[in-house]
Amino acid sequence: MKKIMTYGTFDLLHPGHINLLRRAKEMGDYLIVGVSTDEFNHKKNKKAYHPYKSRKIIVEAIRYVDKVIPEADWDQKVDDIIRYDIDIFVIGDDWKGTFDFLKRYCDVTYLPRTSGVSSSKIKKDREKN
Ligand code: C2G
Repeated sequence: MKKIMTYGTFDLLHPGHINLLRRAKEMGDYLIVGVSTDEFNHKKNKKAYHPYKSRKIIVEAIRYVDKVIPEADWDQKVDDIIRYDIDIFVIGDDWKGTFDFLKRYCDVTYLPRTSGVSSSKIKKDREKN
């Protein structure tokens, strides 16, 4: 069984998130998603609308996702990859190069982001209307 891992905040879910998760799942058989905790979002200078508990429920409901774990720290990826026996780490190419150090443990793939949509754009557009 080929196991895939990705991480993200996944706030205000939109087609960009779904496109990423669909393509990630298509690369293997089992997809684990590390959803950023509220505390970790603070470290990423991100303020999610939905708290972690809600974002976890939402991501767990996505057909491509097999398991959700909390992403609480920048440094947990190596442990996660080893613990869950991950074959491929996948993330959007806005992170290109950032996680190349994981190549010692698994394949690393950066997928093209979906243009024109983002959680922050949704928030901004809502404020305007
Ligand atoms: N994404 C995408 N297209 C968009 C928006 C997001 O492909 N229009 C991808 C991102 O590249 C990421 C995933 O969807 O792979 C989740 O995006 P975010 O929720 O913004 O997550 P991010 O803040 O990038 O967190 O340790 C890694 C970080 O936790 C990643």
